[in-house]
Amino acid sequence: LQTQIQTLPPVTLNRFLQAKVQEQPELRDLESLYLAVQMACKTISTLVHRAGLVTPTSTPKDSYSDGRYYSMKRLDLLSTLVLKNALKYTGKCQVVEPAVRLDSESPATHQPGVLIAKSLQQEKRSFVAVLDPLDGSGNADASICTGTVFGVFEQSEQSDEEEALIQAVLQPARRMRAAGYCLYSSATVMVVAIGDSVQGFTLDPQTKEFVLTHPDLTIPSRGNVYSCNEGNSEGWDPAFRQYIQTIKTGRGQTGQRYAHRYVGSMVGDIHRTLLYGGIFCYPRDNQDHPNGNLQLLYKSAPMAYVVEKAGGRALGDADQSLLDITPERVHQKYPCFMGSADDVAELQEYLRLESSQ
Ligand code: P6P
Repeated sequence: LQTQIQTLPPVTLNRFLQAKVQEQPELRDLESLYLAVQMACKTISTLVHRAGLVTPTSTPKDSYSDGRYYSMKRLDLLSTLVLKNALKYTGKCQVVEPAVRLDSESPATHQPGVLIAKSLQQEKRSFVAVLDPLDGSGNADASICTGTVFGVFEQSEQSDEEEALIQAVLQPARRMRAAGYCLYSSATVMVVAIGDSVQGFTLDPQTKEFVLTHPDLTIPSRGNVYSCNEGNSEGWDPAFRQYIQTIKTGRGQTGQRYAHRYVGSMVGDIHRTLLYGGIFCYPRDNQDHPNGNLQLLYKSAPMAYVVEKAGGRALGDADQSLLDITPERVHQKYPCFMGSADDVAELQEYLRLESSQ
């Protein structure tokens, strides 16, 4: 009973943000972004967890691909709408949706995700956020975890033009002021890097509040799990293939044989890596993914920001942190390697070997 009394009332995300803004008043504009994202994530969590009940996940007559895209498309679009409205209804955010994929890697198609939200100028500072409403939505049909990802930059030149907002976010992730994700899985967990710490909050289904469950989340310095799509291994650079072969056969620095875990939903794979340690990679391959398969701006960069704030490391190349790479286009993809500091350091030795040849 004594322990229970000490933890009443639980620390919620709202209470955490109020305290943080007291400490750092310049984050006040950020607070409205966070509260809007939190509200949207509660709604998206309900949509995701009820997807199979309210919508046929794939109509029987359609082939797999049509069925998949039908439910993915619907959940993607609903999540984007929910997030867009939550941001707008704060009355403090302006939202743009770069709808058409701009990169040359794939034909121009409607990209359902990727919102860019600007907190309206309250004081002299204003923030611009990039948001991936539902990463991994293709897995939703199979009830595999999905997630919302966001990253926040401070906007220097004040302009509301869409082009100016896009330019305001084409920045290296190291310039972010905050980032985080919400994982929709057996539980709904929101992990937020704000200031120099990472905090994890679990949605209480009864109170509908995000409650602090992972205070000052820190990634173990070493793990024994590697997470990547081995189906691409034939096309990997030799150095990366050699690294994976070494750790999976127990010939790496720890002498331990690493286990392979790959959900195929980035937020789930990286959340597990944050909690248990290890390494998550999406390298380039010479088959289908010349730059990996993760968009830098609104997928791997915000996640890398969280991983590094939690004491881990993230690389884009042999000698470049993912946080120092400037996206050239909104949908640009870039290789990524992130996780426990010692595991990334071990991989880096192989990548450096490759780049020196
Ligand atoms: P692949 C999901 O579509 C996603 O964007 C990430 O969540 C995930 O890590 C990656 O793509 C999976 O890509 O090529 O392994 O299917």
